[in-house]
Amino acid sequence: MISSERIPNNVDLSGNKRLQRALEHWQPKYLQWWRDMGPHGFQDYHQVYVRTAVSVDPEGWANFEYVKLPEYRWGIFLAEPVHDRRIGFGDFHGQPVWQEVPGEFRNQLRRLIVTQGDTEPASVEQQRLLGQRCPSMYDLRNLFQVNVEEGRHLWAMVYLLHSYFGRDGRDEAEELLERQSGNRDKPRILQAFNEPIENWLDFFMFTMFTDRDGKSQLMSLSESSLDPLSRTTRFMLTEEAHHMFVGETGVSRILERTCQLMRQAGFSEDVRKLGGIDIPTVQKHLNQWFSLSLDLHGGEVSSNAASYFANGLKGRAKEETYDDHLLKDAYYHMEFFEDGRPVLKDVLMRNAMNEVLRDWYVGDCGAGVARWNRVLEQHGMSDRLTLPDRKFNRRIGMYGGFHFDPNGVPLSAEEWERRKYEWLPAASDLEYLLSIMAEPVYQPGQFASYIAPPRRGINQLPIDFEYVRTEL
Ligand code: BYC
Ligand code: FE
Ligand code: FE
Repeated sequence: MISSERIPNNVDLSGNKRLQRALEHWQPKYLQWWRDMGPHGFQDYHQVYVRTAVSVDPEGWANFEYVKLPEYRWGIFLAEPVHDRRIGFGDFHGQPVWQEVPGEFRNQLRRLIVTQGDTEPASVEQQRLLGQRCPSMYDLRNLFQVNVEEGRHLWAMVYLLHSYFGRDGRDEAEELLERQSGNRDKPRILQAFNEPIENWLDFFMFTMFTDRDGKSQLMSLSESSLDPLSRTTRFMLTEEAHHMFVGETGVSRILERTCQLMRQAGFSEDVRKLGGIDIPTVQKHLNQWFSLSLDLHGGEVSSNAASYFANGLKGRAKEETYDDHLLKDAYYHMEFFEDGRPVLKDVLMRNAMNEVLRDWYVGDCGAGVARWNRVLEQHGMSDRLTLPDRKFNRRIGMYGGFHFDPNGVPLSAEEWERRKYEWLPAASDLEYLLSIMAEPVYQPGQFASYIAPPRRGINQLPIDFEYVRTEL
């Protein structure tokens, strides 16, 4: 079972007996998990046109074929090494990067890798029922492409645990298959990964905003002094770009369709009567997944984050673009919220690292929302989507115990309870979305009433290509 043919890799798997033995034990459990918790109803009788990475160069990366999902060849890849790579920040700045895990940072590194690894299978679990409600075969394929790659991201983290963390690494690798999204007793580690994703608007918002947290965290881990972690996450980032493409274009296509329907119905008519998704519902789902993903960046002031930076374990996105890589006496002007009003205070920059990364993330999200608004603009609509204030709907960090509206205006608990469904999806919104997704669209080239076709197909194939084949 463990062969370089079945497991494409550039980590010399065939010459590494220790890794082979660890994987021999883990891989059958992974496959069982994939069957039980992966795409429901698409394990045995469907062939999916997916991309399999077979090497890290551009050609090996774009290798398309029909596969049955449980037979997907999950591989292990590190980005090419950088010659004479040096530690880019923190107390060890300038020293050579590490090829092994230093004993004193073992626990911190394991925790970071486990937290990262935990999100990958969690997202597959969250998305497992979506195939039954797909808006088209093209979208169904994209869902499965994302799912198999998140599976591969789990493999990437398990590779690090097996190779660098001995016995406890092997135990952690098993526990990654035992926690379950939304499970009361054994939930996934981070909150956003325990939230249900039941409809395709949630899926597109998740891949837009939560996979983008993947991007920001992976950029920050790719700065790590632990070179194998840096190289693994650098290659993962190439796959992340496609996940965000799926989310961004998914919502763009919904907006395009909504604009067509609004015109058809007359501007004031409710597009829901024509089976579309109205802009206020899109905005509510945006609010939901953006705020959940802000929480994924941790507390505004964090000694964990300071210590990750000091020790060189986790840097800033694009660390090389900064001038000061030590941050020994740099400060961040941070807005605190005291007695119901904002107060500016200076926080040691190292303790503000989560907020620095969140700033980068908010900027990246803002650019995406501006691209969505261009669709509305092109259709002559005056409606616009906006990112809610970062204090809105937070559970982690200093705003966690308080309530704010999307403009950042403080609200009492009663007012929040009374008004929250003006800004977040209500049961009736979810019911409506499920009602228009009740029937999956499996005919090549056809699309559900609420979404426009994409500009082009996958791998230069036509939009009506049979991206998922059913075997009878
Ligand atoms: N939910 O010091 P603090 C992806 C806990 S997404 C629940 O502020 P820190 C993907 C925290 O554990 C990228 N608990 O946090 C996307 C700590 O607990 P203890 C995932 C939370 O450690 C889509 C306490 O609160 N990668 O790849 O600085 C599909 C105090 O926290 C949360 C990573 O996350 C939360 N949201 O930062 C598929 C990278 N936030 O110690 C995949 C690795 C915090 O008091 N992880 N807590 O028990 C990290 O870098 C850090 O762990 C975090 C948290 C940035 C997440
Ligand atoms: Fe991932
Ligand atoms: Fe992803």
